Formats: sequence, C-alpha cells, structure tokens
Amino acid sequence: MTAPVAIVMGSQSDWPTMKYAATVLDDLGVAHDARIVSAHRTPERMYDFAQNAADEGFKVIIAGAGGAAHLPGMISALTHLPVLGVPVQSKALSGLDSLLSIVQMPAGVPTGTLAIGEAGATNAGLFAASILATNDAALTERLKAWRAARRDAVAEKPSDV
Ligand code: RP5
Repeated sequence: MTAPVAIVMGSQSDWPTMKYAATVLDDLGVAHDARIVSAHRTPERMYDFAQNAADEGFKVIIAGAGGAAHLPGMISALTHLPVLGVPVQSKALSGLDSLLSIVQMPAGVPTGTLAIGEAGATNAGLFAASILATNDAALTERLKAWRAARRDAVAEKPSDV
C-alpha cells in the first residue's frame, strides 16, 4: 500500500530540513515516502511524480525547496492533491527567496506555504497529519495526544537550568 504522504525536495541538501516533516509523521504513525524531485534539474521526474501522485495513492504532498523554489508551485499546477510548500533556508538570502518563490501563487493554483526551515517542515508534517485525520479517528486521537504532550511540557515559570 502506498504511503499517504509524499515528501519531495529539490536536492539532497534539503533533507536535513525536510527530515523534520518525516520525524513528526513518524511520531504520529503516518507513513510517508521521501523522494528527490527537482523542478530545475529533473523536470521530467517532477512531471511524472506530480501527474501520477494521486493514482499512486498519495493523499497529501509536502514539497520543500530553496532559492528559486519552484517545486511546490509546479507540483500544485500538475495535481489536485493538497500541496504544502516548505521554504528551505538558502545560503544567499536566508530563505526569503524560497519563501517568496512559494507563497505568491496566482489565484487558482493553491499551494500551502509554511515557515522557512525546520519549523516549516515540522508544521508541514503536522498539517499533513491534520488533513488525513479528518477521515481517520485513530489518527485524530494521536494528533490530539501529541499536541497535549507539547502543551503539558510548557513550564509555568522560567528556570535557570
Ligand atoms: C534547490 O536549490 C534545492 O531545493 C536546494 O534548496 C537548492 C540548492 O541545491 P543544491 O545546489 O544544494 O543541490 O533546487
């Protein structure tokens, strides 16, 4: 059976960021399939992936890229599946370039855009789980427990240690 979540990224160098999405999905018991799919370097692979993603059985796509980050938007143009874009922090412009490349999509080609870097990748994983949980009561309970654990871990007072 195909994993419900695809995690795609433009380069091996994106993996240290995108693995945060994989980690949170692991924590929530959501299967995922990570692949390198570059809009610029492997456009045919990107086209094949996006066109076949729904038929392969994916329900949500998380797409991360940095710099001229066209991958999430191009995938959105080729599939009706929800696409969550993660701007990877770039060396030259600290990820502002990635963010602006992903967020300003024209009306009609929706691409969810998360925060730059690790926080965005983590939240993309949580967002994907939330989407799947709308049709999965057991996952809903795991998601609620995950959030409750994060809430309970917040101390009431700051400490020096
Ligand atoms: C983008 O270019 C990738 O998503 C990556 O964030 C960035 C740099 O890629 P590498 O030169 O490290 O392969 O396409």
